[in-house]
Amino acid sequence: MNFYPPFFNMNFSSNRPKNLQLISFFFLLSILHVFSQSNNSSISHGNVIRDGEIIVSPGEVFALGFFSPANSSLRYVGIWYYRIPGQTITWVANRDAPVSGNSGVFGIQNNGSLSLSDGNGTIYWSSDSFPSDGNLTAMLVDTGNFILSTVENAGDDQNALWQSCEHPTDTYLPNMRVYMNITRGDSVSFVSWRSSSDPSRGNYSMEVDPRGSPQIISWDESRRRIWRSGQWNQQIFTGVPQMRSIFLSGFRLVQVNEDVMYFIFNNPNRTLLMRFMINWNGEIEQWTWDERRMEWITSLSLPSTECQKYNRCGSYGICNLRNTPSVCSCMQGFEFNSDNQCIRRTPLECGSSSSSTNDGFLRRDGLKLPDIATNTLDAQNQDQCRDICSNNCSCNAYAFVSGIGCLTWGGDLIDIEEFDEGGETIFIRLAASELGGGKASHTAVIAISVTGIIVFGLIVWLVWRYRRNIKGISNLWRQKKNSPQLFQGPTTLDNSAGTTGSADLSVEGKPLEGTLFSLISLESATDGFANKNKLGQGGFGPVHKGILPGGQEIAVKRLSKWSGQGMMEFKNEMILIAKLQHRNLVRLLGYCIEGEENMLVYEYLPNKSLDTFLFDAQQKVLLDWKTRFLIIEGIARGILYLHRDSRLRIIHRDLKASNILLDGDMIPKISDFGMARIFGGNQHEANTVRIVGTYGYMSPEYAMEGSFSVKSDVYSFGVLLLEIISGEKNNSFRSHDSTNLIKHAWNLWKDGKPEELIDPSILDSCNMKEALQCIHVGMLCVQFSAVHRPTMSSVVYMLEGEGTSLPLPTQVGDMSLNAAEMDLIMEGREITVSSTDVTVTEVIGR
Ligand SMILES: *[C@@H]1O[C@H](CO)[C@@H](O)[C@H](O)[C@H]1NC(C)=O
Ligand SMILES: *[C@@H]1O[C@H](CO)[C@@H](O)[C@H](O)[C@H]1NC(C)=O
Ligand SMILES: *[C@@H]1O[C@H](CO)[C@@H](O)[C@H](O)[C@H]1NC(C)=O
Ligand SMILES: *[C@@H]1O[C@H](CO)[C@@H](O)[C@H](O)[C@H]1NC(C)=O
Ligand SMILES: *[C@@H]1O[C@H](CO)[C@@H](O)[C@H](O)[C@H]1NC(C)=O
Ligand SMILES: *[C@@H]1O[C@H](CO)[C@@H](O)[C@H](O)[C@H]1NC(C)=O
Ligand SMILES: *[C@@H]1O[C@H](CO)[C@@H](O)[C@H](O)[C@H]1NC(C)=O
Ligand SMILES: *[C@@H]1O[C@H](CO)[C@@H](O)[C@H](O)[C@H]1NC(C)=O
Ligand SMILES: *[C@@H]1O[C@H](CO)[C@@H](O)[C@H](O)[C@H]1NC(C)=O
Ligand SMILES: CC(=O)N[C@H]1CO[C@H](CO)[C@@H](O)[C@@H]1O
Repeated sequence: MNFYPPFFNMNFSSNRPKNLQLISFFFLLSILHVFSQSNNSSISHGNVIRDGEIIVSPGEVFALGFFSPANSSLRYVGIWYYRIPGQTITWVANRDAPVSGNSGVFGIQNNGSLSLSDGNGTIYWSSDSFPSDGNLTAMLVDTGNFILSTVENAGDDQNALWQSCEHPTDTYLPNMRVYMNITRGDSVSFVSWRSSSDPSRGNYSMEVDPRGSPQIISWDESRRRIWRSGQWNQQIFTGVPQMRSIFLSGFRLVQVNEDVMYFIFNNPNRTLLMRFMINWNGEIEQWTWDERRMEWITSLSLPSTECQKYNRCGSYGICNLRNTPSVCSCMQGFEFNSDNQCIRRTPLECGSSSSSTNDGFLRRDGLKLPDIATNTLDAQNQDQCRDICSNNCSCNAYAFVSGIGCLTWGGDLIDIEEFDEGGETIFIRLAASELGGGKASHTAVIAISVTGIIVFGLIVWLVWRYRRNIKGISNLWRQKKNSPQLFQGPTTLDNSAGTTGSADLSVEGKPLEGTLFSLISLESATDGFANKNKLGQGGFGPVHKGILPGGQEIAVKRLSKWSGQGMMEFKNEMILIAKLQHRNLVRLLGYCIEGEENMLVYEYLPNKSLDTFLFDAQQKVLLDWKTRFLIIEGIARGILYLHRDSRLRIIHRDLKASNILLDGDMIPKISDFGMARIFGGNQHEANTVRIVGTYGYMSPEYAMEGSFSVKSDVYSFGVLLLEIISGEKNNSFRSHDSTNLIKHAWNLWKDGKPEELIDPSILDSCNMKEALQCIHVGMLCVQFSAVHRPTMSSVVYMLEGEGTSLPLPTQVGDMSLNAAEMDLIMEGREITVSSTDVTVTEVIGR
């Protein structure tokens, strides 16, 4: 048995000199290439491994060789984690044809196929064969993929002839692409083992159903559905609200062409080993390796509750674990028949009489949407979606879901679960008479509460107007604490955690959501706002770290008493952020308004802000390419939510690296809404006399004319994107040909060498194709003309759509401005516009 020490280990890159700009990227690639051939991670053409030999991936993550399952003497070729004790098998070649002795040999045959045989020429398993001149190689890479390719493409999954991850067994690993054929409506299939000691094809399988909007389905031996994930909405599978948590956040759907899409899962934390599988008794499980306890832990198992079982309550039934004695109930307008099936109480009129307008729709919130939907691409909004459904008598329900669009259901509504939190809204077709009753009583309730709210709002407003003149705003808050609670904020913390109760304050008549903290509890949480707990300086005051008695970590932002614009920004931020909820926005937990003190309380994010990593020579190496790409995507989604998907239409106006916070898993969260503005439904542009923002990130039209729109945020995003890729600050960048990063990027772009923009410290982790695509998108975003810049929804689409062809950017500089003016903007002076002339003032960096 040969033993070649692994040449290509992970530390290779950090030994290189930091400044690599001189060494061309391609030279580097060729070095890597030479290394990758001379290890024992691959089997070269004509070579074999025999039972007992293994090959190991370059970073020693995975191994490939012969194994026997527990309690079995049969021999299989498979892949397992190299460093984890006990073989955790992630792939099996000959699952249905085991070798019974130790005579197996595995390698590349002369006809160019991978195959497994015994010494006597019996073939147990083989892949397709590929014409070659005997120059093939098969390499095991660190993602657990075994790749057959020509020698020059060793280990390259993009140029593979055959790869194990396209022929999976039961395990789905990070970075594996799960291809589906949209036309045929199927996908690659994961099939369970028959038992814990038998890898042959078992009863259960897991696939993606791409119809409508893609969802993951598990099947039993008679191809009945056991479980489904719910439709993919570009962020999560809507039937798995737990996915909002960190662990499951890395899924992406990529459209390759009209026929083909794939799902890919990027492990948000690569030091954490993780896998999904369909186990031999039919559950989909997610496992993570616990380094400390040295064991695998199931973090998810589906289906695990009664209501997760497919169609537990039948057509038109709703499953809710809290329902007793049975978890099932019928939707409004339906009732149980003698067989315990939900049937329609009043027949629909549509189609049965001349007037087809007599049916209506009932709204239900918080549901897992029913199975088998049609995604109608014609509808751009909820009203159009309703019309499409309304005009088609066989349409039983519709929903307009952000990230999916218009869904309609022609068949019965099946497999519906009601969630305590999250879930989607659906509109169900019912006869008018069924709606009438419900509507009337609802209307009464709504009328009463609306009146209540208006009266209450009026009182609050009057009191506020009155008090403001005498004592200032803060006293009102103190008063309000004792008044009856009319508005119940949805975000409430455990009272024992040092809060004084759930708050329901209003600013200018608008109810606020969140928890009211007492000054005392925040003082004790932050050690009296001790300097050692200070995290930094936000837009209008210092931010301190605190720990609530329950152990929850918080960040407290305190309005400085001497901050001039502060109170306005404070209120702005409080109103806005309380209404926003998104994975990529920082979350407000509550606030404290007592005496002179005004404070906002946020979730604490351990990794501080993006700039502390990006612009620090030591820290920046921690952000490898994948992390940076995920950060770029996350920011883009956060902004898209602000611009399009939240109930409000919000322009942030101060996007910059220091306003992007990072959580423990490096998920980016946009913060600091002090300068954000809400736009009305049809408003597209606004003007301001007071130009606020940060130099280097302001779009030309905003800096020059004070005119801002969603496209000014797109500009700032573009700057941010180029900073993330280059690791350079826009406004402190200097090179021989330009005084700022944007111009430098543009020059490189024009000269056809955009790759030189990439931060040398990520070159070796970098996916060149993705990075170039990102730079291209960045260039589009920083175009001078707002009209030419893409919207955030196109940005998100372009970032995710590999291989989509993009328009070419027009000049980032401008023709109508002279060079000096342009430079001022790009170098990031703050420009104050008054009615007659333009004054340019240097700003001290914020
Ligand atoms: C490859 O290297 C590993 C140790 O890194 C060793 O256990 C294994 O036997 C080697 N395989 C071959 C085919 O040389
Ligand atoms: C192997 O057999 C033993 C004894 O029958 C049993 O306890 C154990 O669970 C089996 N292991 C597996 C993985 O099936
Ligand atoms: C291979 O063939 C020889 C002679 O026919 C036989 O003795 C031996 O058992 C065979 N080995 C295997 C693994 O089948
Ligand atoms: C390639 O050769 C192997 C063994 O020699 C054989 O099993 C396989 O069928 C061949 N493949 C093709 C496509 O001819
Ligand atoms: C490998 O074989 C293919 C197919 O015959 C040929 O086109 C290619 O040039 C060969 N590559 C090398 C490096 O020999
Ligand atoms: C997808 O399925 C259709 C219909 O069966 C087929 O014509 C097409 O070739 C398939 N596309 C791919 C890439 O397999
Ligand atoms: C698989 O299906 C067969 C036939 O329905 C059944 O007898 C067997 O118990 C099933 N196995 C498992 C693990 O469910
Ligand atoms: C009406 O809806 C059904 C079910 O969704 C669909 O099959 C049918 O094509 C629709 N008819 C029209 C005219 O759109
Ligand atoms: C990733 O997981 C490891 C092991 O659990 C942990 O120590 C590390 O802090 C995590 N990294 C990040 C960036 O969260
Ligand atoms: C298992 C295997 O193919 N090992 C190869 C590793 O690299 C050396 C040198 O290139 C080859 O001779 C071995 O065959």
